[in-house]
Amino acid sequence: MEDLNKKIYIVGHTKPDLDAIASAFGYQKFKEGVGEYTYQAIRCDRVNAQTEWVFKKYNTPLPEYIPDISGMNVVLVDHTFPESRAKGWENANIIEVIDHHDVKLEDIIPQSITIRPCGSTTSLIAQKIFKNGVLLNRNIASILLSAILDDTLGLKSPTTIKLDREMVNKLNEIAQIEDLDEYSKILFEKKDIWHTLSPKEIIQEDLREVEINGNWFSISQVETMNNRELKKDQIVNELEVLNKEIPFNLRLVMLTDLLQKNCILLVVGKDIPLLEKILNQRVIDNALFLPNVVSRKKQILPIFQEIYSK
Ligand SMILES: [Mn+2]
Repeated sequence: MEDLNKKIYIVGHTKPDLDAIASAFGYQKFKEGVGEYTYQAIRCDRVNAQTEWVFKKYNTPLPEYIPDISGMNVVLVDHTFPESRAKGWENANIIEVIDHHDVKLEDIIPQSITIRPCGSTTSLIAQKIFKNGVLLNRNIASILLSAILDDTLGLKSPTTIKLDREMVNKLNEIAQIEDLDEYSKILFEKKDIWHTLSPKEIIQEDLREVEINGNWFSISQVETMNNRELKKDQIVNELEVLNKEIPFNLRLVMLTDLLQKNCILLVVGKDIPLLEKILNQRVIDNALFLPNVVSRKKQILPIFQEIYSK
């Protein structure tokens, strides 16, 4: 089945964020830098406004849009879960995965696996680049740097590790961005488009549906510059509608405030009492306020592991 002379496509997850696109792009640049020209970064979905802005700012075309990866040799970056993979993955030859999330491969056995729980996949790509002495121009370094800053919330997310900081420093030796905090704020603003979306679109923009021991719940992540202004009642109503159509134990929306570093958690579903018990906090008007909570992966998902793993 495998044809080694065939092109190898590098693809991030569906509903891609900047890290998913930039890590695919960066991996192609890495491969070119070590003399392997059969690799091509692609995207399987439309990109967000921030990603568009970053690639435009640094005069770089976005990776080619290829929605179906059937029959291709592929490298998956920034995801492993089947539900995040591009259409047609069942008929693709997945030769490699590079990611910083939980791993769910089950059905596939790639030849090469790089998984490390760091702040962004692009940090793992940058590490490969610097380890192998691959040279980057300023535009490429700026794109990779932007992705790490976005995925680590300006190096302030609890998922951030030393590697992310090191890679930001090394990339910024080339990118020469003066104030990284200021620049991170500009990046966040570029994706703060929530007020233009309907409640349903807000819920679906970055939705993860998770099952633990037969218990289904969903968590939508909404990263804002100000989480107090979004119309919470409408979002809760839409969650109720969705939960009537397909009942889950819980449906949640994380309204994360990137500046204040907190989260308003909106929630519907029959297991609200379990959530109240574990957090020792009452859900009032379908909402919880969680100071210092910004990470779905590191701070929210573990709560449900605890609730449902028993
Ligand atoms: Mn990522």
